[in-house]
Amino acid sequence: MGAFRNAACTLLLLALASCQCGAPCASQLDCGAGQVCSSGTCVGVAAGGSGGSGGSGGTGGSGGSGDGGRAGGSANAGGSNTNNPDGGPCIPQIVATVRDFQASHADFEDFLGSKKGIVQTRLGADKKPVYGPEPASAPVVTSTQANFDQWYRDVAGTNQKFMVPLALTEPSPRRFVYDNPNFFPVDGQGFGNEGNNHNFHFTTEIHGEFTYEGGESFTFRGDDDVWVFVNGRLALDLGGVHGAESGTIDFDAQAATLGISRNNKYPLDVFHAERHTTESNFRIETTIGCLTPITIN
Ligand SMILES: [Ca+2]
Ligand SMILES: [Ca+2]
Repeated sequence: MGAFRNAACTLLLLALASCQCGAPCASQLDCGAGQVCSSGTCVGVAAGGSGGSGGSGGTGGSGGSGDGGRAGGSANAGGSNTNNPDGGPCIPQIVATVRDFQASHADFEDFLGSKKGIVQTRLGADKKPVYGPEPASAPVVTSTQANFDQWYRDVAGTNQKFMVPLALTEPSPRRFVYDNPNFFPVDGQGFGNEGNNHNFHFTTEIHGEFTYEGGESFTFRGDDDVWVFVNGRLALDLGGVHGAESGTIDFDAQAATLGISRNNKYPLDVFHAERHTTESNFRIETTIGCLTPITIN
Protein backbone atom coordinates (compact mmCIF):
# COMPACT_ATOMS: atom_id res chain seq x y z
CA MET A 1 0.00 0.00 0.00
CA GLY A 2 2.81 2.33 0.90
CA ALA A 3 4.33 1.69 -2.46
CA PHE A 4 1.40 3.25 -4.21
CA ARG A 5 1.31 6.16 -1.86
CA ASN A 6 4.93 6.88 -2.64
CA ALA A 7 4.12 6.94 -6.32
CA ALA A 8 1.18 9.19 -5.58
CA CYS A 9 3.45 11.57 -3.70
CA THR A 10 5.92 11.67 -6.57
CA LEU A 11 3.23 12.32 -9.11
CA LEU A 12 1.58 14.92 -6.94
CA LEU A 13 4.84 16.79 -6.56
CA LEU A 14 5.41 16.56 -10.28
CA ALA A 15 1.97 17.93 -10.93
CA LEU A 16 2.35 20.78 -8.48
CA ALA A 17 5.99 21.68 -8.84
CA SER A 18 6.55 21.50 -12.57
CA CYS A 19 4.15 24.24 -13.58
CA GLN A 20 6.27 26.04 -16.14
CA CYS A 21 4.61 27.45 -19.23
CA GLY A 22 6.40 26.39 -22.36
CA ALA A 23 8.32 23.60 -20.61
CA PRO A 24 8.93 20.48 -22.70
CA CYS A 25 6.78 17.45 -21.85
CA ALA A 26 6.25 13.84 -22.79
CA SER A 27 2.85 13.61 -21.10
CA GLN A 28 0.48 15.85 -19.20
CA LEU A 29 2.03 14.74 -15.92
CA ASP A 30 5.11 16.74 -16.88
CA CYS A 31 3.03 19.92 -16.84
CA GLY A 32 1.59 21.87 -13.94
CA ALA A 33 -2.01 22.19 -12.87
CA GLY A 34 -4.06 24.14 -15.36
CA GLN A 35 -1.78 23.08 -18.22
CA VAL A 36 -1.82 20.38 -20.83
CA CYS A 37 0.96 18.71 -22.76
CA SER A 38 0.38 19.75 -26.36
CA SER A 39 2.80 18.84 -29.15
CA GLY A 40 5.60 18.34 -26.62
CA THR A 41 5.11 21.65 -24.80
CA CYS A 42 3.21 22.55 -21.63
CA VAL A 43 0.55 25.13 -22.42
CA GLY A 44 -2.07 26.78 -20.24
CA VAL A 45 -5.60 25.52 -20.71
CA ALA A 46 -7.68 27.43 -18.18
CA ALA A 47 -8.57 30.37 -20.39
CA GLY A 48 -10.86 32.57 -18.38
CA GLY A 49 -10.48 30.36 -15.33
CA SER A 50 -9.03 31.43 -12.04
CA GLY A 51 -6.43 28.75 -11.56
CA GLY A 52 -2.84 28.03 -12.34
CA SER A 53 -1.22 31.01 -14.01
CA GLY A 54 2.37 29.98 -14.17
CA GLY A 55 2.95 28.97 -10.58
CA SER A 56 6.25 29.22 -8.82
CA GLY A 57 8.31 27.09 -11.17
CA GLY A 58 11.66 26.01 -9.89
CA THR A 59 10.92 26.21 -6.22
CA GLY A 60 9.61 22.66 -6.09
CA GLY A 61 8.45 21.35 -2.77
CA SER A 62 5.13 22.57 -1.60
CA GLY A 63 4.11 24.63 -4.64
CA GLY A 64 0.42 24.64 -5.32
CA SER A 65 -0.76 27.92 -6.72
CA GLY A 66 -3.97 28.11 -8.67
CA ASP A 67 -6.10 25.02 -8.77
CA GLY A 68 -3.52 22.58 -7.50
CA GLY A 69 -5.53 22.21 -4.33
CA ARG A 70 -7.93 19.95 -6.19
CA ALA A 71 -5.40 17.16 -5.97
CA GLY A 72 -7.04 16.09 -2.76
CA GLY A 73 -3.91 15.82 -0.70
CA SER A 74 -3.91 12.11 -0.06
CA ALA A 75 -0.28 11.59 -0.98
CA ASN A 76 1.84 9.94 1.65
CA ALA A 77 5.37 8.68 1.95
CA GLY A 78 6.07 5.03 1.38
CA GLY A 79 8.39 2.51 -0.19
CA SER A 80 9.17 1.87 -3.81
CA ASN A 81 6.58 0.45 -6.12
CA THR A 82 6.81 -3.26 -6.78
CA ASN A 83 3.50 -3.81 -8.50
CA ASN A 84 4.19 -2.45 -11.94
CA PRO A 85 5.08 -5.03 -14.57
CA ASP A 86 6.54 -2.27 -16.73
CA GLY A 87 8.93 -1.01 -14.10
CA GLY A 88 7.66 2.57 -14.25
CA PRO A 89 5.43 4.34 -11.80
CA CYS A 90 1.94 3.02 -11.21
CA ILE A 91 -0.73 5.61 -11.33
CA PRO A 92 -2.87 5.82 -8.21
CA GLN A 93 -3.60 9.37 -9.26
CA ILE A 94 -5.62 9.77 -12.43
CA VAL A 95 -5.42 13.05 -14.32
CA ALA A 96 -8.76 13.79 -15.94
CA THR A 97 -9.51 16.27 -18.70
CA VAL A 98 -12.56 18.32 -17.74
CA ARG A 99 -14.31 20.58 -20.25
CA ASP A 100 -16.72 23.09 -18.81
CA PHE A 101 -19.90 23.91 -20.75
CA GLN A 102 -22.79 26.27 -20.17
CA ALA A 103 -26.32 25.15 -19.30
CA SER A 104 -27.45 26.81 -22.53
CA HIS A 105 -25.65 24.22 -24.69
CA ALA A 106 -28.29 22.19 -26.53
CA ASP A 107 -27.23 18.89 -24.93
CA PHE A 108 -27.12 20.14 -21.34
CA GLU A 109 -29.90 20.45 -18.74
CA ASP A 110 -32.81 19.95 -21.15
CA PHE A 111 -32.86 16.15 -21.42
CA LEU A 112 -33.72 13.38 -18.95
CA GLY A 113 -33.53 9.61 -19.21
CA SER A 114 -31.12 6.69 -19.38
CA LYS A 115 -30.21 5.56 -22.89
CA LYS A 116 -27.80 3.03 -24.31
CA GLY A 117 -26.49 3.25 -27.84
CA ILE A 118 -25.75 6.98 -28.01
CA VAL A 119 -22.21 6.12 -29.05
CA GLN A 120 -20.93 3.44 -31.39
CA THR A 121 -19.27 0.35 -29.98
CA ARG A 122 -15.86 1.21 -31.42
CA LEU A 123 -13.84 4.23 -30.36
CA GLY A 124 -12.94 6.61 -33.16
CA ALA A 125 -9.48 6.75 -34.68
CA ASP A 126 -8.92 10.00 -32.75
CA LYS A 127 -9.67 8.20 -29.46
CA LYS A 128 -13.00 10.00 -29.06
CA PRO A 129 -16.44 8.35 -28.93
CA VAL A 130 -18.36 8.27 -32.21
CA TYR A 131 -21.95 9.47 -32.10
CA GLY A 132 -24.40 6.60 -32.76
CA PRO A 133 -26.50 8.40 -33.91
CA GLU A 134 -28.74 8.05 -30.88
CA PRO A 135 -31.50 5.46 -31.41
CA ALA A 136 -34.86 7.07 -32.19
CA SER A 137 -36.65 5.37 -29.30
CA ALA A 138 -37.70 7.43 -26.29
CA PRO A 139 -36.28 9.08 -24.35
CA VAL A 140 -34.34 11.41 -26.62
CA VAL A 141 -31.30 12.64 -24.71
CA THR A 142 -29.05 14.35 -27.28
CA SER A 143 -29.62 16.95 -29.97
CA THR A 144 -27.30 16.51 -32.97
CA GLN A 145 -24.02 14.89 -33.95
CA ALA A 146 -22.45 18.33 -34.37
CA ASN A 147 -23.34 19.21 -30.80
CA PHE A 148 -22.24 15.85 -29.44
CA ASP A 149 -18.92 16.16 -31.23
CA GLN A 150 -18.17 19.19 -29.02
CA TRP A 151 -18.35 17.22 -25.80
CA TYR A 152 -14.77 15.91 -25.83
CA ARG A 153 -13.12 18.34 -28.22
CA ASP A 154 -11.83 21.86 -27.61
CA VAL A 155 -14.24 24.40 -29.08
CA ALA A 156 -13.42 28.03 -28.35
CA GLY A 157 -16.33 29.86 -26.80
CA THR A 158 -18.24 26.61 -26.25
CA ASN A 159 -16.08 24.83 -23.70
CA GLN A 160 -13.06 25.48 -21.48
CA LYS A 161 -10.56 22.76 -20.63
CA PHE A 162 -9.00 21.97 -17.25
CA MET A 163 -6.67 19.20 -16.10
CA VAL A 164 -7.95 17.73 -12.84
CA PRO A 165 -5.99 15.21 -10.75
CA LEU A 166 -8.12 12.56 -9.07
CA ALA A 167 -6.29 10.91 -6.18
CA LEU A 168 -7.18 7.25 -5.69
CA THR A 169 -7.10 5.56 -2.32
CA GLU A 170 -6.36 1.90 -1.64
CA PRO A 171 -8.82 0.82 1.09
CA SER A 172 -7.69 -2.77 0.75
CA PRO A 173 -4.75 -4.28 -1.15
CA ARG A 174 -5.01 -3.77 -4.88
CA ARG A 175 -8.45 -2.18 -4.72
CA PHE A 176 -8.23 1.43 -5.84
CA VAL A 177 -11.07 3.88 -5.32
CA TYR A 178 -11.94 7.43 -6.23
CA ASP A 179 -15.29 8.29 -4.66
CA ASN A 180 -16.80 11.74 -4.84
CA PRO A 181 -20.58 12.18 -4.39
CA ASN A 182 -20.07 15.91 -4.95
CA PHE A 183 -17.93 15.89 -8.08
CA PHE A 184 -17.63 19.56 -8.92
CA PRO A 185 -14.03 20.03 -10.05
CA VAL A 186 -14.49 23.43 -11.71
CA ASP A 187 -16.66 25.35 -9.24
CA GLY A 188 -16.16 29.07 -9.75
CA GLN A 189 -14.02 28.46 -12.84
CA GLY A 190 -14.65 28.26 -16.55
CA PHE A 191 -18.15 29.53 -17.24
CA GLY A 192 -18.77 29.73 -13.50
CA ASN A 193 -21.66 28.41 -11.46
CA GLU A 194 -24.32 30.20 -13.56
CA GLY A 195 -26.51 30.87 -10.53
CA ASN A 196 -26.32 27.29 -9.22
CA ASN A 197 -24.65 26.21 -6.00
CA HIS A 198 -22.00 24.43 -8.10
CA ASN A 199 -20.60 24.56 -11.61
CA PHE A 200 -22.60 21.81 -13.32
CA HIS A 201 -22.53 20.98 -17.04
CA PHE A 202 -19.08 19.65 -17.88
CA THR A 203 -17.53 16.55 -19.41
CA THR A 204 -14.69 14.37 -18.16
CA GLU A 205 -12.32 12.09 -20.05
CA ILE A 206 -9.56 9.81 -18.82
CA HIS A 207 -7.10 7.91 -21.00
CA GLY A 208 -4.67 5.27 -19.86
CA GLU A 209 -3.30 1.85 -20.63
CA PHE A 210 -2.85 -1.20 -18.47
CA THR A 211 -1.56 -4.73 -18.64
CA TYR A 212 -4.41 -7.23 -18.44
CA GLU A 213 -3.20 -9.81 -15.96
CA GLY A 214 -6.50 -11.65 -15.39
CA GLY A 215 -9.16 -11.13 -12.76
CA GLU A 216 -9.39 -7.35 -13.02
CA SER A 217 -12.57 -5.34 -12.69
CA PHE A 218 -13.51 -1.71 -13.20
CA THR A 219 -16.65 -0.26 -11.65
CA PHE A 220 -18.09 3.16 -12.28
CA ARG A 221 -20.97 4.72 -10.40
CA GLY A 222 -22.21 8.15 -11.27
CA ASP A 223 -24.20 10.62 -13.29
CA ASP A 224 -24.77 11.40 -15.97
CA ASP A 225 -23.49 9.65 -19.14
CA VAL A 226 -20.55 7.26 -18.78
CA TRP A 227 -18.88 5.22 -21.50
CA VAL A 228 -15.80 3.13 -20.87
CA PHE A 229 -13.83 1.64 -23.76
CA VAL A 230 -11.27 -1.15 -23.39
CA ASN A 231 -9.07 -1.95 -26.36
CA GLY A 232 -11.13 0.59 -28.29
CA ARG A 233 -14.36 -1.34 -27.70
CA LEU A 234 -17.32 -0.26 -25.63
CA ALA A 235 -17.15 -2.14 -22.34
CA LEU A 236 -19.60 -0.14 -20.19
CA ASP A 237 -22.54 1.99 -21.35
CA LEU A 238 -24.31 4.16 -18.77
CA GLY A 239 -25.48 6.72 -21.30
CA GLY A 240 -28.15 9.33 -20.78
CA VAL A 241 -29.16 11.82 -18.13
CA HIS A 242 -29.94 10.06 -14.89
CA GLY A 243 -29.27 9.74 -11.19
CA ALA A 244 -26.24 7.77 -10.12
CA GLU A 245 -26.06 4.44 -11.95
CA SER A 246 -23.46 1.73 -11.51
CA GLY A 247 -21.86 -0.72 -13.89
CA THR A 248 -18.91 -3.09 -13.73
CA ILE A 249 -16.50 -4.31 -16.36
CA ASP A 250 -15.54 -7.91 -15.65
CA PHE A 251 -12.46 -8.22 -17.83
CA ASP A 252 -12.36 -12.02 -17.76
CA ALA A 253 -16.05 -12.40 -18.59
CA GLN A 254 -15.84 -9.78 -21.33
CA ALA A 255 -12.42 -10.77 -22.66
CA ALA A 256 -13.71 -12.25 -25.91
CA THR A 257 -15.96 -9.29 -26.65
CA LEU A 258 -13.19 -6.84 -25.84
CA GLY A 259 -10.60 -8.82 -27.77
CA ILE A 260 -8.15 -8.96 -24.88
CA SER A 261 -5.84 -11.72 -23.68
CA ARG A 262 -3.75 -11.95 -20.55
CA ASN A 263 -0.34 -10.33 -20.20
CA ASN A 264 -0.93 -7.86 -22.99
CA LYS A 265 -1.30 -4.11 -22.73
CA TYR A 266 -4.53 -2.32 -23.71
CA PRO A 267 -5.92 1.20 -23.64
CA LEU A 268 -8.73 2.11 -21.25
CA ASP A 269 -10.68 5.25 -22.09
CA VAL A 270 -13.37 6.76 -19.87
CA PHE A 271 -15.88 9.40 -21.00
CA HIS A 272 -18.30 11.05 -18.61
CA ALA A 273 -20.71 13.95 -18.85
CA GLU A 274 -22.29 15.96 -16.03
CA ARG A 275 -25.37 17.20 -17.86
CA HIS A 276 -28.00 18.01 -15.29
CA THR A 277 -28.50 19.53 -11.87
CA THR A 278 -28.76 18.80 -9.02
CA GLU A 279 -26.32 15.94 -8.43
CA SER A 280 -22.86 14.99 -9.61
CA ASN A 281 -21.58 11.60 -8.51
CA PHE A 282 -18.29 10.17 -9.70
CA ARG A 283 -16.93 6.93 -8.31
CA ILE A 284 -14.31 4.63 -9.78
CA GLU A 285 -13.28 1.34 -8.20
CA THR A 286 -10.79 -0.90 -9.92
CA THR A 287 -8.36 -3.71 -9.29
CA ILE A 288 -6.17 -2.63 -12.21
CA GLY A 289 -2.77 -2.29 -10.59
CA CYS A 290 -1.23 0.18 -13.01
CA LEU A 291 -3.04 2.59 -15.25
CA THR A 292 -0.42 4.50 -17.18
CA PRO A 293 -1.73 7.86 -18.41
CA ILE A 294 -1.90 8.63 -22.12
CA THR A 295 -2.26 12.18 -23.35
CA ILE A 296 -5.10 12.69 -25.81
CA ASN A 297 -5.78 16.33 -26.62
CA1 LIG B 1 -20.58 24.51 -16.47
CA1 LIG C 1 -25.99 15.34 -12.82
